[in-house]
Amino acid sequence: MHFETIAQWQTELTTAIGAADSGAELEALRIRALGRNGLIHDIMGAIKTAPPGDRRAWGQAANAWKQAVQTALDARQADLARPRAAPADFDVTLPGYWRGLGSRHPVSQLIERAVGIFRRLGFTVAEGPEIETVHNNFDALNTPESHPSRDQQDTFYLADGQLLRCHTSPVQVRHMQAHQPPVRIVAPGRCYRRDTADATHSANFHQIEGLYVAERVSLADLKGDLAFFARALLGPDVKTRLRPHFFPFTEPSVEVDFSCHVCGGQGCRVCKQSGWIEIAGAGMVDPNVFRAVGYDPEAVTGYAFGLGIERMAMILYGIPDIRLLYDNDVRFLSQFGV
Ligand code: 2U9
Repeated sequence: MHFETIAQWQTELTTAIGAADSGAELEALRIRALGRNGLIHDIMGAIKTAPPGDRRAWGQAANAWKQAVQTALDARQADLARPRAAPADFDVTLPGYWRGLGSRHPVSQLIERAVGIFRRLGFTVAEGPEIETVHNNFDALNTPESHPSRDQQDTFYLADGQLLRCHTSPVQVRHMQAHQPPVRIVAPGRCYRRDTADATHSANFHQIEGLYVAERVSLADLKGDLAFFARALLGPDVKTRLRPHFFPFTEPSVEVDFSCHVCGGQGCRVCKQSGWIEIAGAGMVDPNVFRAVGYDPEAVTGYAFGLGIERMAMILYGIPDIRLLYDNDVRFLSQFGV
């Protein structure tokens, strides 16, 4: 071996070390130079085979070589640890690119708004699983075996007596099983129905349901609270009316109309000249529902209501097709930015 050889190795190594871009690259170079089977191993071997008179010089050269390589490694290591300086052609004074600010989805915004109004009436929020039992979704809610909503064509059934909830009512069932009255909760959330999508149907939609159970709760409480909700949502002049209806889980049952927010009740295209818009279903909780959750129907009464969020959004914002809410077209969604 010649002194020129180790000098050349040193030049090659320090160049490679100076160009190393990562700790891993640096470590590979360290092993190649100073590792047990590295170049330093060959250099030490050369000392042993050198003529006795040259050994001292070889020893000094080997030490200097080792030192130089180590110094280069340390320097590059420190370089890599330092925050990178901006490249010379990067102008830090230029303004950044505007990438647009997102906003809450209109369905989420409306849920938050509705929950906020019901909070003012003393309601708290209850939530529950979207995968439910047939018992909580139908049986406990007094839904007869023959009821059409139980059909395979209308509900997504899973294995082992489970299903995708078709309303948020099982949340209230769970809540009553776990808490004694009085109860005053709203249950917002996603529901599933086996509908073919069209302008007014989607297999996925959202509800907000309310439940108030205590001694002597009446239909007048229901109407007063929904009238408060109507005024908070649509303005102080909005009127509320109840029409008789039927649901398995309430008796009596009603449909709830608000006076048309577009024409103020005079009759227009939006309310189909009736002056009223159907906004919710509601009623007094059926005694059989109380029995199913272990409440005494002689001791307490309660009202319940259900609102379809997408339907409410369509009415409020004049959205002609429910699918617009789920196409994720930013030209549509950005209109609801805040
Ligand atoms: C319990 C007892 C009773 C909730 C109710 C409705 C009437 C209703 C519809 C609104 C539009 C469903 O999304 S929609 O199609 N809901 O008409 N919901 S009473 O009654 C309950 C809930 C829970 C324990």
